[in-house]
Amino acid sequence: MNTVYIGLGSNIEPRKQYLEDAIKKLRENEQIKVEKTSSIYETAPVGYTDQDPFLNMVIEIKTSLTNLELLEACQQIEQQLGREKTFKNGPRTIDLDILFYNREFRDLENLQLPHPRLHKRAFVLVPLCEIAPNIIMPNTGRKVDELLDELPDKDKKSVVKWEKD
Ligand code: GSY
Repeated sequence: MNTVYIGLGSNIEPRKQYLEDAIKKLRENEQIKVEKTSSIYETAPVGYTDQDPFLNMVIEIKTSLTNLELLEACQQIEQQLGREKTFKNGPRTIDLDILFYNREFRDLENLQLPHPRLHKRAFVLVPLCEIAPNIIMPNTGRKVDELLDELPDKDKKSVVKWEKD
């Protein structure tokens, strides 16, 4: 079984519903077992900032799918949940990013592992550290909680636990 971490994000309402529906669809796949789910965080948009805040979370799964099969399963779920290509870094109903697939490296056009920007993104590192603080970034040898510590305070403060039901 492969251990994989996936980052989920949505900034089009109903944001929480999209996160829940994506996890439900992952659970429906017989080759995927969802092991851990982080809390949901409301996060300021990164990249293109003139858009609504995101809800983000991270999950840990076990899967017998290969990394490319899992990528396809995630992309199918994005399509089923109405993800449309607007513009780069634009609003989205749901985003499923494979962050780590075991400790593998991949540098394909459509799949880079570990996710190339995860060490800079508080909206990924905060929920990831909640469920797996001791994971080591294979390319740096650093633990993810150390990477989070190094981010500017303003980035960390832009990630707030979302307490609404
Ligand atoms: O890469 C995921 C999509 N995305 C996000 C996101 O999920 N959360 C925040 N806060 N900003 C983002 N910018 C992009 S693009």
